Amino acid sequence: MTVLDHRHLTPVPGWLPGATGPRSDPAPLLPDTAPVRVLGTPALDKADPLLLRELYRRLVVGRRYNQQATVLTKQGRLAVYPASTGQEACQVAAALALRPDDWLFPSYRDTLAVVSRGVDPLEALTLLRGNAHTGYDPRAARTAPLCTPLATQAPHAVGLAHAARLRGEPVVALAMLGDGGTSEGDFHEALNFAAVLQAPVVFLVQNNGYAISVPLTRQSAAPSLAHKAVGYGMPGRLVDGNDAAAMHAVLSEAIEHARSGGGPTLIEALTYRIEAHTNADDATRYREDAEVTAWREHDPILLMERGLRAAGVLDDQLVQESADEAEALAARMRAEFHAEPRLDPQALFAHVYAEQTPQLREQAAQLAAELAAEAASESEVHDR
Ligand SMILES: Cc1ncc(C[n+]2csc(CCOP(=O)(O)OP(=O)(O)O)c2C)c(N)n1
Ligand SMILES: [Mg+2]
Repeated sequence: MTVLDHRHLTPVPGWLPGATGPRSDPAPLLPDTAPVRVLGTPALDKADPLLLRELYRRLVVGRRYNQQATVLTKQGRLAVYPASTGQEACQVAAALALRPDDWLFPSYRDTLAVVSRGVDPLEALTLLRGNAHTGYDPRAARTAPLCTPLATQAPHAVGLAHAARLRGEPVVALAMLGDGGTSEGDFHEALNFAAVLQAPVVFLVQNNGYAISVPLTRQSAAPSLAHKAVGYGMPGRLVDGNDAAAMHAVLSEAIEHARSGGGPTLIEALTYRIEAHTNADDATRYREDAEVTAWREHDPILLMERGLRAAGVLDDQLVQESADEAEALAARMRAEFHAEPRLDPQALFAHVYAEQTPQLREQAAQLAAELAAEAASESEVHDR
């Protein structure tokens, strides 16, 4: 018996009736074979110098923010901090590429994007300080809460974007994910819905090489994460995630494409997590120092400084002003976090349901009685 293999099989275009079979040419959706760059290339001459300076300033302040938040975890002042040190170009470019009316859907590693979008830097850390509440008003900031369950923010972003489109509002949603997040079912569902609905949403995957201790090679066998876009019918883009100017250009293009009705884009940004996963992780157990050292040579601030100095866009005054602003922010973080937070235990019951259930009302009353009894016994001891 002869077994037919692919050498004997011939694709015959155009004869299948109905809606089955290929519907479009996948070639235009394919990502570039190498990551897109702007710094150190002729494209830099075309970039807006004011934008480049703003990106630089935000990178420097953002790096200091990451460093100070990490130190605060070591002092026990912040419960947990998944630092975006080394990934600041993705963070600040994401915030700057969005318009004020757009929506950002961040993961737990994207505090800096939230801050860069205009949320108060201390309020943005509320959740990571151990307070159950987000700390900022998502509606006012047009920024969803930092999302800990992987990729669940992606379908939320699609839903919001689709709803905005139905209402005729020119709003784009940007969902930020990690490389590990692309293995989640929610990622699949979000991309499929987004492409079928042509929702105005952009997916930014920060491929930092690891999902905690799992390297990308053990996470995905895709040629690149950007290639995943093609199977859903949306364009994939591959970009140097440490090149802030390239990040801003690629994100802006995808966001405006979505706004003008062009549908979703998946962007894979190649970057690296310089710190451990969080303060609860020891990265030396699964990666070599040499790898970290190599990535430090491709640091987003270093690249920006080199590129902008060469282009005559960066001067000593901006370097100094940015450094001063960064130190002032770090000082404010230390002062605020060294004071004990004053929390109201009754706040636990707020925002659980739009309308409180009888059970929650009962529990809230019970807690109020316990707190009152405790306060009374304390003042009794005090009076003696
Ligand atoms: C649904 C779900 N499963 C597992 C986890 C536990 N978890 C937290 S972070 C993480 C790794 C995620 O890696 P990646 O998406 O690459 O993001 P990164 O931390 O590198 O930014 C895992 C598995 C989780 N938060 N949510
Ligand atoms: Mg990762």
